[in-house]
Amino acid sequence: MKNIVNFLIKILYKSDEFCQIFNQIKYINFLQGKKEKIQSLKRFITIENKSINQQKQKNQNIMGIPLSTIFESWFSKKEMRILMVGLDAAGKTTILYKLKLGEVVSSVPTIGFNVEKVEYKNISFTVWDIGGQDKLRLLWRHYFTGSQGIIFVIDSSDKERINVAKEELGRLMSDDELRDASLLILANKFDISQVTVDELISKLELQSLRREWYVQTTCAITGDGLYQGLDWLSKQFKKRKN
Ligand SMILES: Nc1nc2c(ncn2[C@@H]2O[C@H](COP(=O)(O)OP(=O)(O)O)[C@@H](O)[C@H]2O)c(=O)[nH]1
Ligand SMILES: [Mg+2]
Repeated sequence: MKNIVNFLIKILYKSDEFCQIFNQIKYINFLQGKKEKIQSLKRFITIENKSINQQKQKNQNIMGIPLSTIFESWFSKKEMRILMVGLDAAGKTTILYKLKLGEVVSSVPTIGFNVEKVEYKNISFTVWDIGGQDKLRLLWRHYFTGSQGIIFVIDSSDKERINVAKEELGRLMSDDELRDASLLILANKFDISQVTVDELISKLELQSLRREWYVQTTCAITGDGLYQGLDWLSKQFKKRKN
């Protein structure tokens, strides 16, 4: 009897011991599993960070180069006049400053008509708010003359005024002074807009225009799309030279 009891105690003890060992193994496995998970998570985070940093670097490489450097490679030595117009609050002034081409000179040739100008080497950017003021249209012509490129900025989040923008664009396009100018449409504020480029094209009736045009979505605040838009414009200029 004593032997049996001793045997049972031994078994119980062993099983307890076994349980402990078993539990430890389980715990170690559990920890091991966690460790692996943590390690793979770490690896993932490192890879993610790396790709984010690479992306940042890429953006910085584009955004970090002064536009002037890019401009020099884009535009020829010839004098270039670019007109940037659009309804008020479309984002023109924001774009002009984002381009960082140089000092923006603002002047008011007549009441309610504010012209901003930036000159960079032989390229000049002239900017004003278009719309409404019929009396001022004759004045605008003075600024139109000799423009090779028009940048028409629209607020793509402003559904209500898209028709007004279309009418203004139509007027501009029918002006003889601008008949040869390439038309770059900047669909600005695309970050807060709900329209598609196709919708904009049809609402602005661009298909009926008899000239080269291009729509580029932009966000003037971040600068997204500005370079691509100007790249298109510079290609148009180069095409003409040939
Ligand atoms: N969310 C957003 N706001 C913008 C963008 N561009 C300009 N804005 C804002 O729109 C307002 C009008 O811009 P502004 O450059 O003065 O327009 P302008 O009248 O055409 O010169 C300002 O408050 C800008 O910060 C854009 O792409 N996205
Ligand atoms: Mg402005």
